[in-house]
Amino acid sequence: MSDAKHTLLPLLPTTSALTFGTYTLKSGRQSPYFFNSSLLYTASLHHAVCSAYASVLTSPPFTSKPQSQYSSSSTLSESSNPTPIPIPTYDVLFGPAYKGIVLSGSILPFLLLQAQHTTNPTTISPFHSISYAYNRKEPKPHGEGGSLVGCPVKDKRVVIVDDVITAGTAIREAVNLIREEGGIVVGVVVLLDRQGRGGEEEPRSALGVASEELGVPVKAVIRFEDLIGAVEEGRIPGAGEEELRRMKEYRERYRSRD
Ligand code: OMP
Repeated sequence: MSDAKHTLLPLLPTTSALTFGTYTLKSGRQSPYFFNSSLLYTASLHHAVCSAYASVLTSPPFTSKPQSQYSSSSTLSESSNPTPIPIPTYDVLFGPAYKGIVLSGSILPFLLLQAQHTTNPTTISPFHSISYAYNRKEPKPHGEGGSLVGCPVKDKRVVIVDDVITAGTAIREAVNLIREEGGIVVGVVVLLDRQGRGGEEEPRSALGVASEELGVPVKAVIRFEDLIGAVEEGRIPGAGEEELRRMKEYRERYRSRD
């Protein structure tokens, strides 16, 4: 996970994804900064983003050790492939509309590439059948209808891939959608954990609460502390002493106690 973070963080200054001012968040909180993941739209940035998600998704707890070697049409013997092959603990990546949509499909080839490093190239990757799904904000009344696109999630183990967690509302909405369709949520991966409390009266972090409520891992590539660190080191254009002071004030105001 730290590898993914270290590839992505140095790229942030080349984008305007992280901006400073006064923003009202989905939760109603006032924030001195905003992270807009949809500005990571160039090929190289999208590559880094997907690669970062994939490195989390091809490691524990999103993979388990195989009971036995993965069977395939390989002609090579097991002994020629001594590296344990990670087995995904999920079947579907679900990206909540809108920002998760592009993630759900784009990450899939990176799962194959990254899992390939530990897999004999002639075997079929255990990640080959991982599928994508996402929702429409407006259910489609004609044609195939419905609000879900991609792999039907019924009875499938689903990992949600979303951009940011602040209070955890967006994640809860996605969980409800998946459950309504009969899917089983087994994990969540976000790009940025803003490390805030779950609510005004909730001292624990939104990420911790979501993980505990769902009983599944909830992981983030980058955390608010990483952004503060980058600003402290003068690596984020447009962010100086004043921005740092306001970020720290925000951290104090919404800091979790777990
Ligand atoms: P919560 O539902 O409070 O966890 O907020 C998460 C959602 O807020 C994300 O899905 C984003 O749409 C949005 N958001 C950002 O994109 N970037 C931020 O820096 C902050 C938020 C936010 O509104 O909290």
